[in-house]
Amino acid sequence: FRRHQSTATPTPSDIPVLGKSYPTDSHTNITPTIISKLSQRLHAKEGHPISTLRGLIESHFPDYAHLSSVSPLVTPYENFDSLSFPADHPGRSKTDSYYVNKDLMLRTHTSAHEVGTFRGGKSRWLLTADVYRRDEIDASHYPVFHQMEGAKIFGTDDASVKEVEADSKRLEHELAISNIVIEDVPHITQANPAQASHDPRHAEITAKNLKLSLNSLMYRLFADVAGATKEEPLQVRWIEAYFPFTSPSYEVEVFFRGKWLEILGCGVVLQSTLDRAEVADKMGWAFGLGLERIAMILYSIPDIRLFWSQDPRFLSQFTPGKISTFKSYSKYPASYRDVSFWQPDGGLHDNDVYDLIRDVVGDLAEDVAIVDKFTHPKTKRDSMTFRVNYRSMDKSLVNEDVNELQNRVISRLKEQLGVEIR
Ligand code: FA5
Ligand code: MG
Repeated sequence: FRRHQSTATPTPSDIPVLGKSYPTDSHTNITPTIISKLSQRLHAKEGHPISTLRGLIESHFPDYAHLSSVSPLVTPYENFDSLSFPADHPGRSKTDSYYVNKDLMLRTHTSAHEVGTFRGGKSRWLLTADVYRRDEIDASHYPVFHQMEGAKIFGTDDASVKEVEADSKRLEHELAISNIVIEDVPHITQANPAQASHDPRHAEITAKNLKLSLNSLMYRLFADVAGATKEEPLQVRWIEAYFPFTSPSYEVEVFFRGKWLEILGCGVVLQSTLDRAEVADKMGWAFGLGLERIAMILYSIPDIRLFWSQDPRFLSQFTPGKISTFKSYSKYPASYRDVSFWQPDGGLHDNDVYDLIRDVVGDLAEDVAIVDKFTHPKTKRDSMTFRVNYRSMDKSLVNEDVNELQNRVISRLKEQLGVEIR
């Protein structure tokens, strides 16, 4: 009887998305939760950290076109084929991407708009948008997030190339801030080659201009990042990467809360992309920034899920146009304990301590930070102080609870890592 009732409910053959109706098919996998995100446009919401960050980056590239109202619905051709993704690329599958139907999907990255934007005649532009991936969910991954694509293309005649070199010279001069250290990789290597159709000298000049442009942005954005000092600078590193639509390609990672957090991908635009956009006589670079990841670093936001919070305790903390340090909230109070110890012979990796604490107290450790580090002038032994911030989401921890948790951490530090408590 029940079965009868449920089969009587017809499967909808059309699905409403952003005010329009679309036919469904065997590819359709977009869910109500995801559909509800499509109209939110955090990157355009006054005062939201993602919107403020967009504005800051746009102001760093004043002579670029600033685009931010492009529909998330794209064709698989735009998202993949126009960027030379191979036919069997896993990103195309229903398990990785959201489809309205086989001919229409939610963009998985802002690169989906490269061909269209270049074809529209723009040669320097930034495009900010929500993107969608069937990804894992943890503190730094969410199925909806925001990217900003940036690109610059130019002619390969002598005068145009000289202009790019002059721009790089200017950028080299403005660089270097003492509380940030950026580790580089060679622009071009055998594993990360220039494209066959490019003059290798032009490829080198383009890659260098790309990296300097992004370094300049990072120096600007991270100049006042909380906790970075001359002695303990923010660590940033360039690494070689691979994308089907750039060569050479790179990613940038920032050391954040004990882990390397990837914040962007970029590279020299594949010539076939520019051919499709009918600007075959140009070459250039493109990047894709992960805005949540950068905002997490700038605002000290510990969990990517918070960006979607409707809680006034989240939203009321931010002032339009301003970076500020986020203060965690919960119904229940937090309480921290410090532990100081001498490192064992042979040293210790910060991550070993972070992992151990997670292992012992799980989610009750909301936050762990190194608050002091020094070497004893005579004995040369290294000391570290970790601060563990304890908070429960479902009860108030009393002093005894917190002491008991901290004692378990201390015992394990001694047993497992062989530290000597000070
Ligand atoms: C891309 O999406 C490329 N389109 C970037 C690019 C553009 C390369 C132009 C070359 C030229 P990737 O998948 O690595 O690359 O994503 C870019 C950034 O988005 C990542 O570095 C990360 O900061 C962010 N990101 C990726 N997946 C997630 C996720 N699930 N949640 C939050 N941020 C994410
Ligand atoms: Mg990546």
